[in-house]
Amino acid sequence: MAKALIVIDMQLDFCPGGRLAVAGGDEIVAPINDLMADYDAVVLTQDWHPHDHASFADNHPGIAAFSQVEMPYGPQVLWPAHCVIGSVGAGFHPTLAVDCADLVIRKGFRPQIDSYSAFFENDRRTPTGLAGYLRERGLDDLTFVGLAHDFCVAWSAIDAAKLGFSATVIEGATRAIDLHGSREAARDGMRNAGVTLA
Ligand code: VGL
Ligand code: ZN
Repeated sequence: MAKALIVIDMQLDFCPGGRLAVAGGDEIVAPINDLMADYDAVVLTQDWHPHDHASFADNHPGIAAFSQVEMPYGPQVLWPAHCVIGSVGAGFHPTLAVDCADLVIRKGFRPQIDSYSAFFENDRRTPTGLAGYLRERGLDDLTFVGLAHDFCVAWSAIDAAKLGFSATVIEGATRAIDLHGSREAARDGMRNAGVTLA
């Protein structure tokens, strides 16, 4: 089995000082860099939203950030504006070993659909193209690290397992947002989907 390390959203806006900072997000950069040499391929994902993105609370006057709304495709948490296309915060953490990556895949660029998973947008139908890339290269054993554990990492790992990939999350190389117990819910969801938590 060929192994890929999928590094989720290691961007400045998810690190301390960023617009949707995850506590300790910057602590996992060095461990992730150290893991890269152990894999046949490294893929980075990059959250990449237009300024008018439907997941931004600012674009829903009167509704507070971190509350949940109904989108045409189902429930959606509204976030502070983050990872706006071309902004400094959308960039990778400056010490992430981006030169080791074979592929950078951007997600969340359609104004009306969010995309937590690296495989499907939040309508659960629109593919990002990552599954085809991995299959064509014979990369079937996937390990997930990065931010945030309970959103983009968990949704990506669960989709990977559902698509028939072997999926592992190295929890020590993730950090969680933990919104209303989302961390434990994500762990349950991953276990139920057959994701290995390492
Ligand atoms: C993420 C919320 C919004 C993540 C991205 O990377 O986990 N979370 N956009
Ligand atoms: Zn986002």
